[in-house]
Amino acid sequence: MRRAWALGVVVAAVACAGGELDRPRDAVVTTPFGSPPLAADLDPRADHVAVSLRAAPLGGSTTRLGYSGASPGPTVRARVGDTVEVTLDNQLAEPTTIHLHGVHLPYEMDGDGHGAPPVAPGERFTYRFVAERAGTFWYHPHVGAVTQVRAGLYGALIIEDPRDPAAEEVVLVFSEVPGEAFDPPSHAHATPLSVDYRRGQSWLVNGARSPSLSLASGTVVRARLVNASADAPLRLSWPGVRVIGTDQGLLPAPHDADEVPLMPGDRAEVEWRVGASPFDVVALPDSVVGPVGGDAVTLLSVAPTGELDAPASRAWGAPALPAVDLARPVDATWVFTGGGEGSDLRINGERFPDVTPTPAPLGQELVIELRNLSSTRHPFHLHGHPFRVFSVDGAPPGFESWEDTTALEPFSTRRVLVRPALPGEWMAHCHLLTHAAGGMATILSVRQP
Ligand SMILES: [Cu+2]
Repeated sequence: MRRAWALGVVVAAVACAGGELDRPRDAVVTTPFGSPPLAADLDPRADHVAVSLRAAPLGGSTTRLGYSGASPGPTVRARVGDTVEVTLDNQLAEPTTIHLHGVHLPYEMDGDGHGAPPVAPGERFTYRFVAERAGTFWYHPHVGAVTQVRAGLYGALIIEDPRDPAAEEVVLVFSEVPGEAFDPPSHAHATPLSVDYRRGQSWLVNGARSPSLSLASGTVVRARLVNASADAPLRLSWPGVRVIGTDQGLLPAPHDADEVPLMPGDRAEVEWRVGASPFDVVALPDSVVGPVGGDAVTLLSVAPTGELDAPASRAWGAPALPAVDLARPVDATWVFTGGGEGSDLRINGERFPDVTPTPAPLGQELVIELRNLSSTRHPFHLHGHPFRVFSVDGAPPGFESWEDTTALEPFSTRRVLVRPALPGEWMAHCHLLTHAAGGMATILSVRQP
């Protein structure tokens, strides 16, 4: 239990959003606005965090679901080295799981729906792991995911490193508006291929539509961003921020950016130095086939209080990563095909679950080539194992990082370095959830050599 510590880190914004978890039926919350509520730590030990997440309809709704009465669900916070227990209490009418996206954990705790059976209605399951890597992660169901995620089942999972510079923190979870982006036909499962390619400009931020956030000028904010939408790429226009982290924590070399791309499943951390001028964070037109025409949409209006200038940057950063030889031989190739309306979604011509697992001996690094032979973008996600993207169409990437989700652009190739550290039949798939449900998934089979 570290309640005082945790609350101290997450700003007044949390205090105004927390406390009242039950929201009116189908309501979109507009005020007050702040980070999602913090999950209560039920374990009194200093190095243990235990939370309970009840998956259930929100306020009797048939179309909106949440965890413990909220969507996004409560943010789970722990520190590197903590033992973390997340108990799922399934009060849905159908099976579900919690997939702890991006976290290094035993295979049977991955919540992929295969390593451990899905949790039946009325049942509970406790996911247990030791937090090894600091970063901004998230959690969501991995069975019935198209419907369940779209209906509101997602939340942030933050592993902190106490050595990081101090800053105010804001957690921003972006998701599509249920019923606009997607209209569930009487709660039936979605057709796997029914992606509207022009969709993705109908957003909620922490469950609110176009909210306003008030912050004191002169504040340094560490904003932790999650794209929790099922299918919508997000291209944030956010003038003057510095990208300090991506999927797997802080970057060795933060970079300034006016745009922050976030594919479904992606996270980023930005340093946001708040000056005195009001401004909007905007979603530029984007789609699964790439940027398209259309209007930008205001996601978040920021109205600073006070007249202070933007403060100086903090010393963010992680140790430099060792170089990876661009010519390093490829050990396995995954070819992505399909994605247009009505086309078959395949990896190496196979449709999940009828796939040939790719063997990966435990402890032996391997290079996987991800080749996208389609005109659609595919956000590739590997379970349990972070990877280094070291080649994008034969050239080094723009910056060095460890990722767990990376955008495969149309007709492009990425090579990633993976260190198989945990035995298991790890899923690798497109994180457009309709594509994953349509079969665009395969297995990395990590075993003792
Ligand atoms: Cu895809």
